[in-house]
Amino acid sequence: MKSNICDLFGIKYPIFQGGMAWISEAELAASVSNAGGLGIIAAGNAPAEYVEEQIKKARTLTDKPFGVNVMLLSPFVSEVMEVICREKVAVVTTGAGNPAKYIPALKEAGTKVVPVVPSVALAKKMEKDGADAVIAEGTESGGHVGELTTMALVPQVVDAVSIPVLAAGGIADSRGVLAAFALGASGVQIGTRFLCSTECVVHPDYKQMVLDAKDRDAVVSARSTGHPVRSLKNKLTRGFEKLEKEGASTEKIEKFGAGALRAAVVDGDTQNGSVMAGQIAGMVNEISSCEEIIKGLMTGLDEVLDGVIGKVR
Ligand code: TUI
Repeated sequence: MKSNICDLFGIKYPIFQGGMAWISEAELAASVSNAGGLGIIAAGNAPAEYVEEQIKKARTLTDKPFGVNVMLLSPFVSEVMEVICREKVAVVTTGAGNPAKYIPALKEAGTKVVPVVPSVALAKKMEKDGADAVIAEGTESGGHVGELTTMALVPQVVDAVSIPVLAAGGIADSRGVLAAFALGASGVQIGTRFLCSTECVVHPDYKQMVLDAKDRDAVVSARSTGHPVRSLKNKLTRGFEKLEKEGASTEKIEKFGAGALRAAVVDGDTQNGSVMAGQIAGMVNEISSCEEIIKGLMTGLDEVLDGVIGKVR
């Protein structure tokens, strides 16, 4: 399956790897790019020096294009954007906000800009401001989430803009990829499945918790703060639930969650840490290489399509 985004981004398959803070480092990004997708380094809350180091490392591991994901709530956004422009990174994806003010400089540097959008309104604004494509990310995703499901969001965004739309949230196999295309998407972004790849450097206990997860284990916490986060049920999510029931202040809730992602990813603290993962975690049951994942996703499409045609004709 070829799509218009393959030429746009210089990739073989229309698959982006989701930028997962603390998790998507140079190794994972380069492996995905080497396998024909678009690997993405996550800047998360890290300082610009870290991002620069990871970009340079990725360049030693692949000669294919890769991207950097910028989390717009980070205190280092401006410096990270400067590094991306200086290093002429092929693609930038953004999350958790509106990247409009950075678009002119990124375009000037020749970087393709692909914001994550949780709504039609932001998708339209991003198109007007010069974005090359958008990622319509449903609430099935792990990490910071919007309200709409992938099923409802993707076709509405596709109808509202003329630039390519990638679908994200709840996609981990060929059925999900084909469904995204049926909704009008030109590509997909996949996070949780790549988290369980051989090349992903996340703590092994974190990976194991994703492998063990069932369909209802990925829950949303901290809705009252305005920055809801989906992660696997544990002591931390129960703590969030208690605080929210008590009507605790945003400040108290945010303080409770501070440092929790690092604790899970780096230290493997799967009880007190934030084990961010999407709802599709229940279906991710084995560790494979990025190449196996991508090949499997693509080669499985024919069989899924035959099954669909068999049912509708
Ligand atoms: O950004 C993500 N996923 C993330 S970021 C992250 S790190 C973090 N940790 C704790 C609290 C918050 C963040 C972990 N996972 N996904 C992309 C995404 N972007 N989801 C939702 C949005 C979004 C929300 C609002 C994008 C734009 C937006 O715009 C609001 C506006 O200003 O119009």
